[in-house]
Amino acid sequence: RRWAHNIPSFSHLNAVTEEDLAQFSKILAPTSILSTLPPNSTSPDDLASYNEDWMGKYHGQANTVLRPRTTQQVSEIVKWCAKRRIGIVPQGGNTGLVGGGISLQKEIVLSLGAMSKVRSFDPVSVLYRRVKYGYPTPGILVADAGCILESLSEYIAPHNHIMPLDLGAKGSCQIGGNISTNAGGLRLLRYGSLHGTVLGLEVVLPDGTILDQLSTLRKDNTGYDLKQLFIGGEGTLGVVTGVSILTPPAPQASNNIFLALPHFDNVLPLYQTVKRQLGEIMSAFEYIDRTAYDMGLSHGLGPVLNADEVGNSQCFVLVETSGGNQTHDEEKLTGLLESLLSADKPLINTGVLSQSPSQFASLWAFREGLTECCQKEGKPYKYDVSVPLADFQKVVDAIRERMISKGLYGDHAISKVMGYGHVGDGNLHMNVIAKHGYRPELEEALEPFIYELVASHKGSVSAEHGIGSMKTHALHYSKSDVSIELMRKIKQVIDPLNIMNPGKVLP
Ligand code: FAD
Ligand code: 2HG
Ligand code: ZN
Repeated sequence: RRWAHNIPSFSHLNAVTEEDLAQFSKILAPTSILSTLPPNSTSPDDLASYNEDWMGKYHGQANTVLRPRTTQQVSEIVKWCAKRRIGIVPQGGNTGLVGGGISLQKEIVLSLGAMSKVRSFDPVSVLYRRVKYGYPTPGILVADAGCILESLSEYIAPHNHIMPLDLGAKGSCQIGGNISTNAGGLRLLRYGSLHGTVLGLEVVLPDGTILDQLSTLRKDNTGYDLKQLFIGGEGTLGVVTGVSILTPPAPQASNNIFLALPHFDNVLPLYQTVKRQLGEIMSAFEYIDRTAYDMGLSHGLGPVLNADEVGNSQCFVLVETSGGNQTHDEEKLTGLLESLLSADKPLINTGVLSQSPSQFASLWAFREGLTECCQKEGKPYKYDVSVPLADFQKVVDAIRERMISKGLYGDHAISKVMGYGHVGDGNLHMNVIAKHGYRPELEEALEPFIYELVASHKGSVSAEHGIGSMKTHALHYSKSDVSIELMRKIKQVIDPLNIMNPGKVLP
């Protein structure tokens, strides 16, 4: 099987011409079109933020970026592109980590950022249930795809609701991008995946037709659930323009604790103990290995724990609770911490329980800040995998040993190999830092080795970041030939001209 990266050539697609620009200017205001072609003649520097991904790993070729404001405009653009066989890369906040939102050849970038209106928010069901049953239920938010995740959280906060997902990129990523990548994040353990919380979508299909399935119904069992295809579709089946999503009631009380563990083997028993003692109020269980912890400290993320008490702890865990009663939840956490520390063979070396909203935020900031720290360390190769929790450390160690055996470990090549992630979801984020930048020989030493390693642990090569252009060649490690063939057939039916994010997801 082919595994080396090849940028596909798109002989079936045309580059944008001046005639196309003239057509786009009939659909969009002049300020919504950025193109290096005349008459626009935008400088390539002004396109740079659309042509480079968050990590600086993928570099796009787009000479034209369109920024529609309405679904109708998206539809007209896509119709024209279908007629002219022009490739389209939908782009949200451009925080994706697998190169999915970056053009490979001369596709246009269709940036959704100007579609940022909340269409409606319905907290009514909350009042109804409160009166009738005495407890709140989720509200329903309907919004344009280009709304920034954090803005949506801020919009519904005064109504005592939260978004069902939260991630470190919340200040830039868009709800349409979250849907299209099926983003997981820090709340998945409590609220489940977007496959469950999204009620409906509005999508512009690759021929320009608008598929309006913006349902606000909790239950709708009328045949194939088409919206699921676009959740995690990574822009290959259409442009998501609107979203209807459940918003859980804000928890009355949130607390967190940060624990240092002497040994990795303690993570699984700790997880079981914490789950047993905290029960339904546990809302996150996040893992950080020692290398990642030390990296965080060296970039000013802490300190969260006393260095002497941490000693040579091998790893760390952040536990969050979301419940209905601050005093009761705090008592439960204090009890947990005390019982952990006073056990005959303690599972932890030390731990801290946040004492204020700002300490609560700074414990989370440590975990959420690790991705940015990796950028400061060098260029990270990111492998976002699902493997059994008991194998997390084995997988990280095997990669480090591989790089040592190849003579590629050290400041001259790979300076750090680390793991952190969503233990509660079995999701490990391995970051392999290339101190002086991405180099083909480093990638060749890492891939397909890592994918084979993950497959040998019966894992998935992508737990939450998706396939994009990074892992098309690795899809077969986690999907059978029958599945890939069915995916191809679906793509062929919905996008027979292969104009929608070509070269992504499917090999
Ligand atoms: P983009 O990066 O712009 O696009 C991502 C993909 O979706 C591309 O394939 C693009 O073509 C497609 N797309 C975007 N918008 C649309 C649309 N409207 N219609 C159709 N296709 C579209 N991911 C997680 O799952 N969990 C995390 O905890 C997490 N944490 C992160 C933390 C940081 C600091 C960073 C930088 C990234 C993190 N990510 C995480 C990855 C990333 O933020 C998510 O994948 C996010 O959902 C991408 O949203 P975006 O708007 O930036 O999409
Ligand atoms: C997270 O969980 C994100 O913080 C990013 O998914 C993971 O930095 C990474 O590799
Ligand atoms: Zn993650």
